[in-house]
Amino acid sequence: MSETSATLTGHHAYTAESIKTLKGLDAVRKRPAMYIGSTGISGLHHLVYEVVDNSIDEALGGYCSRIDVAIHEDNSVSVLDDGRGIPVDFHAGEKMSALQLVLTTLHAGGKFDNSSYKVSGGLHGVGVSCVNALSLMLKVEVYRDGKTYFMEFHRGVPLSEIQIIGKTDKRGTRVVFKPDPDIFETTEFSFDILSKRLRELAFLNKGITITINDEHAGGKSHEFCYPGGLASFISYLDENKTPLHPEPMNFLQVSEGFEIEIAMQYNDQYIENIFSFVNNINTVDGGTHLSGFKKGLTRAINNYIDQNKLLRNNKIEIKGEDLREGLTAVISVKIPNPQFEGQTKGKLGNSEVAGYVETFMLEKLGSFLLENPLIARRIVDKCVNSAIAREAARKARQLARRKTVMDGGGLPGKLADCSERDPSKCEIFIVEGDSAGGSAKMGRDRNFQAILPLKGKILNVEKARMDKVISHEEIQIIVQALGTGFGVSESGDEDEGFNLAKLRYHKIIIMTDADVDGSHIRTLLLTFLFRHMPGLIENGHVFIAQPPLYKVKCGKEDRYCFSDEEKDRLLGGWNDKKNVTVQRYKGLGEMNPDQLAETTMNIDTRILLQVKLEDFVEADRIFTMLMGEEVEPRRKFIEENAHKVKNLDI
Ligand code: 0RA
Repeated sequence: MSETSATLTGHHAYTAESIKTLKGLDAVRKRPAMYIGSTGISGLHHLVYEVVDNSIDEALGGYCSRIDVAIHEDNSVSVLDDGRGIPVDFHAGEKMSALQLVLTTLHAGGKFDNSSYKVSGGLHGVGVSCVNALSLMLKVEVYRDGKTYFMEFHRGVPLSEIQIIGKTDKRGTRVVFKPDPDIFETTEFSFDILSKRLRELAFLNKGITITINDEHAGGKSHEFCYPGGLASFISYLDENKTPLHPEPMNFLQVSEGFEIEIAMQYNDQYIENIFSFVNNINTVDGGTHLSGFKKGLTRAINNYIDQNKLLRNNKIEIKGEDLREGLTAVISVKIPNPQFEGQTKGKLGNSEVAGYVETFMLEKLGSFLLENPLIARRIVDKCVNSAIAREAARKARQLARRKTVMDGGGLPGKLADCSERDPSKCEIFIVEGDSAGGSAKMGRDRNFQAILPLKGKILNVEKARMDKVISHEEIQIIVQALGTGFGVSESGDEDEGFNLAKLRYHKIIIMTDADVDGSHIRTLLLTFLFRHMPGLIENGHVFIAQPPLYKVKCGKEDRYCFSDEEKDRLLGGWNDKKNVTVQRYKGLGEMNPDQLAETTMNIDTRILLQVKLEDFVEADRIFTMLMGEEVEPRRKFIEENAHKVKNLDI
């Protein structure tokens, strides 16, 4: 059948083929999580990535340069690209148009395009047909050969055959869909979640322009295009850090069916920040490409040190981790048949990749060091300093451990512990200052609530090396109280590094005053937990207490308000604005124990905020900025976010 005769709009005869494809999509609707990971917020957004991945594949093939994503007012999403357009010709073997086949058959894409291997295709690699199966409505327009083709589906079922609805001089595909509320727990898309992934895709695929536009009233929009690719990614990650060398290193190798790209830059801090990707998918648990990178890096720098006889002090042994201190790197490989392993499929398993990446690093970084001797010296100096500091940290750790043993029992003296021994039922309040600590001790339910008062501010770990962190008294006290230990074990001994299983309280609640100092102390504590015990945050154990800002007294009635709006609303509701007194709480210490318990600690009446780590890249950037050396970006951030924190005394 030619394209023109594909305009048939007559009723649809259910052929054996169409029944077969419907069965395929039915399987997707029956077990959606198997195809898109979950039916929660992450699975919902996966629908968009699935469509965008097809457009990215077009771009990687050199056919597409622009992708426009929109969130519409009715919460449908559209993805428009200027690729070749989904094929529309009649597929004799399957007795339907190629367009219908692509949208109704699992993994149909490959049937039309054997020449190039697909690199993206998503973590689950299921294709647009899954999106179709899980959408209440999906409409697709294909712009090809001067015509606009159209099809519409309802829960994966075509409403008619393919139609030509007009002429066009464009080329490409536009898919618009509305997720099925029968399938998803929520059907509301988040601009921020989509925006972050699209930005990441723009970094990983240099030169493609990706836009996102939220059409809701007051909605935001972004345009991402990074001709610098991974190097731009590094500059974005390290925007607020001081680099050791002006430009990120950028190494690229494209060979038949295999592509490696690595960008990296050293900064003057101590944190190792390495992100790895396979076919545009973030491998959160690393894998063979990451271990190849680490080995190649270690060999290249150690070779350079040996060849130039840069280690005078033979007692120092430089380890791999010393070469990664203050290193930000992004590793991206594109390979034909990735094997993803592990519970969350976040780890690359293909063993051959390790050797490729190691050799690649050895060659590329080796040449870079030879060609840039000044930068090489700076890097080597940093690595040597890091090895010295690691040794100091080891001694500090031993000292800290011995002290704990001498204190007896291993629990800090300041801790007012609870009597319950089952950690899942226990809470610990980390409280600012002894006076608030006193009220908290009196107000708590001692069965399951422990109180740890801290004196003053803890160390800013963003600016400190491991040896300082380990030696800091308040930090030692927190670690002892939590029971988990911290850091990575040097010997691989379970008893040494961080061990979540030993956590003594499943709720760690930071309770600070609602003023500048309080918010600073809270940020310092969160920075420490984020950098040195991220497992606590990842597993949802960290909370922030919400003490009230005001007590409003009207006659005999006391009411607590947690925001200015709440207070104003309450005052507005009382017409004789006479017997009313408003008390502004500056600190927790101003509340008596009963009040503190009722408003902030009692599980029936309090409000807790759970600290979540949804986006590591963004969290890393924010902590670096808030706690780092540079003043200007911090001032800008505070100004931009001032409306969100106007409760604080800034
Ligand atoms: C199957 C085959 C070809 C392209 C596509 C699918 C395709 C799918 C989507 C989804 C969104 N945008 C898309 N663009 C293309 C190959 C086309 C050809 O050989 O002409």
